[in-house]
Amino acid sequence: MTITRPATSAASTKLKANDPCWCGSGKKFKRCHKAASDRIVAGRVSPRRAVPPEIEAPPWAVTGGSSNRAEAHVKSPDVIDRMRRTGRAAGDLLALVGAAVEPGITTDELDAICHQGAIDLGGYPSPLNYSGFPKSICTSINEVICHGIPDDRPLADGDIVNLDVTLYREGVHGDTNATFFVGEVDPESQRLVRVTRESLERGIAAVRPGRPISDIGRAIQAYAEGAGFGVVRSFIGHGIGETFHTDLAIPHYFDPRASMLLVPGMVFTIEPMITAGDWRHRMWDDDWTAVTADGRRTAQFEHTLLVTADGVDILTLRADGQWSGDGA
Ligand code: EYL
Ligand code: CO
Ligand code: CO
Repeated sequence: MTITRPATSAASTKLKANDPCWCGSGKKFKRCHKAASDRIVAGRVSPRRAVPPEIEAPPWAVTGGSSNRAEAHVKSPDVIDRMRRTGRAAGDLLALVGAAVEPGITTDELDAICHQGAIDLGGYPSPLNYSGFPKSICTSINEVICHGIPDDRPLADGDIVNLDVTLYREGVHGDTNATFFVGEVDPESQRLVRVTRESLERGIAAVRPGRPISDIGRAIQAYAEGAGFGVVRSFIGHGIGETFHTDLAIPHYFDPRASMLLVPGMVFTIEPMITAGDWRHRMWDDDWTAVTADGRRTAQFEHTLLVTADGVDILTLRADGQWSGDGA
């Protein structure tokens, strides 16, 4: 007898975990071929996309370096004005790319939409060539925690995908991301995405002038772990402005060392990565793609926030005032 392996992972995803495996071993699918066929694998990355010379680009567009200047934590009114406009445009760009998410589209096609969308908004897609990152958006599927590189893999029905967009315009960055359902998603993944969105909401609600930065991570960790999920430690929120990443660090778990007090005019991201299982990560050998060590799913949402006299403004809301992504 000849055993034929399903040609695509879509064929094997029709099987439930406890069904007999397609290979005829008599073992449960989850104990046989499921784990191997489930993991995301690296695909082919297309050639680098060009940015027209009239678009003002950050230094790394040429150098491939990064930026970690000790930029002021508290911004001038002029920088804040520019960050409001760039933040809203980044929110609209995330919505534009998110609207294209459907089974069959490749993450490279999503990159092309983000790249052209940034240019149409008069901006530069900040990830492009940042520390050598080859694409204009980070696309992180299923067990990929963050910094996934767009490639030729088509999104499959049942995937969850995070799209992380940063726009550089008027000399400042706006950084935002959201997780989207691809077709029909299983209930536990839906709960993961909803709790992750709510974890960011809890973190934002903890932002108050005069309180320590550690209040943010305390709120996120209490909520996410209370729902039975994990909180990634190795990637954190960051100060942002004329620099993509400043030295201001925003952990998403309680860290008593984050004792600096929040002050009106501070701008930073909150971007919790929440895991269905263990929060520890592994790096792929591309040195960018971070995945959960246990291969279970993870979700993320991100906004750029401004501390105000009485609370917080979300700078990366869309022009219609809404959030992008699923799980609402
Ligand atoms: C990596 C590489 C210098 C981050 C994001 C950290 C940081 C500094 C060199 C995007 C891309 C965060 O904030 C981000 N997304 O929301 N690379 C990132 N790194 C890094
Ligand atoms: Co981001
Ligand atoms: Co960020």
